[in-house]
Amino acid sequence: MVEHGPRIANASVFEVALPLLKTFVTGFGETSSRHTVLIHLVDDEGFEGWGEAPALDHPFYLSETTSTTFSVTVEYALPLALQSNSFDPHDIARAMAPIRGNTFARAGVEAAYWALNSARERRPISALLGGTLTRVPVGESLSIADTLDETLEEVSLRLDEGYRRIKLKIRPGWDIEVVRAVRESFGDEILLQVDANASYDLDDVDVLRALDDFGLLCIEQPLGYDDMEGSAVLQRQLDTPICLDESIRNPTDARRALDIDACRNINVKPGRVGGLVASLEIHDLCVERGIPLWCGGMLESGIGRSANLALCSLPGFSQPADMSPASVLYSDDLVDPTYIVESDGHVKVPIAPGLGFDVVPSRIIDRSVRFATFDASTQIIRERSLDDVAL
Ligand code: OSB
Ligand code: MG
Repeated sequence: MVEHGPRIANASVFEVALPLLKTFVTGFGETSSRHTVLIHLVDDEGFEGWGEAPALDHPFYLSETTSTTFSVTVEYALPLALQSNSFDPHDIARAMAPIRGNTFARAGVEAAYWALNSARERRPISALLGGTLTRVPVGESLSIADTLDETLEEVSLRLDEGYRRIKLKIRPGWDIEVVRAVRESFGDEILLQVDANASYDLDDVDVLRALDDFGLLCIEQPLGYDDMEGSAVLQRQLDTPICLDESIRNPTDARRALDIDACRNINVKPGRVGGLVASLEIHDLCVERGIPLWCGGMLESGIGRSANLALCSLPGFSQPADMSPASVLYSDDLVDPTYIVESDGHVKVPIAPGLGFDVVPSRIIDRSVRFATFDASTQIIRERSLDDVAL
């Protein structure tokens, strides 16, 4: 505990609308509205930190929603973090550990502390994490389309733009054909993988086995979000590595999955596993066990993408990250300039201290639908009218 160190002077939580340019269609359903939660910290020396808690609006990917995440952040995660009187992200993660689940809320608060520390120490978040890569390879995650032609057109566009890997969303009825069509059009050389978002069950083993013929990097989350044992049964019948996403909510889940051979590849999302501290633990476990891992995405704004990019600078992230650029997802990002995918499919890891990107306060305020703020004198977080926002 820091007794006389710097203090947080102001902490705020925003629910911000990020209108999607097009509906995102996956094995768990359609995502047409996308609100996210932002955490903003300012300390008494004027340093600031932003974090994002990127749950989806609905409870169809995982149980948390934007609303539950906003509430848990305001009522529990941020108060526990503030009461610790520490700025160290490891202490912050420990202070919030009594909260069961609600990983997005904890991750968002922790991320704001990483950014704050980065600003204070004038070292990028990636350096604080021990990352070494300066540019990271990325891939796009393609929504389920109405026609195969639509998908082929988009794959072609992304490959021309330099994306290093293509991930096709699949679900029963949109699987073997689309994978075959992409292989036939673009060859066996491109890095290709699929993501089922928990839309199959063990009765579908024949379809999933048929995917073994296409040289996929992995089949992501074929079975139920809570069916790790089923995944182990399935992995024994597949040559393609299963990648778990929804089933891994913390480092213990990752260890259990590897112990029972429920997957041979892991997708880490800081929001889904409870933060960067937990992500580091999963990274180290995967390196120790020789398991390829990569950073997934939650359609975050540039604020969340900053933390993802910093994480990707660690050496264990051996496969391209999911990182469709903001220009593909949203009309404009909450940071400006936002990250760009360079012609060889890499994105630069932010090197400026703090978030590494400049947030645009007016966009955050204009798109906020809910706001709560922490009062340093009363130590109480209150929901406030948006008229009270000052950034
Ligand atoms: O399953 O990986 C997923 C987006 C929202 C929720 C779940 C997933 C995804 C993606 C998007 O695939 C990847 C991205 O953010 O670029
Ligand atoms: Mg996934």
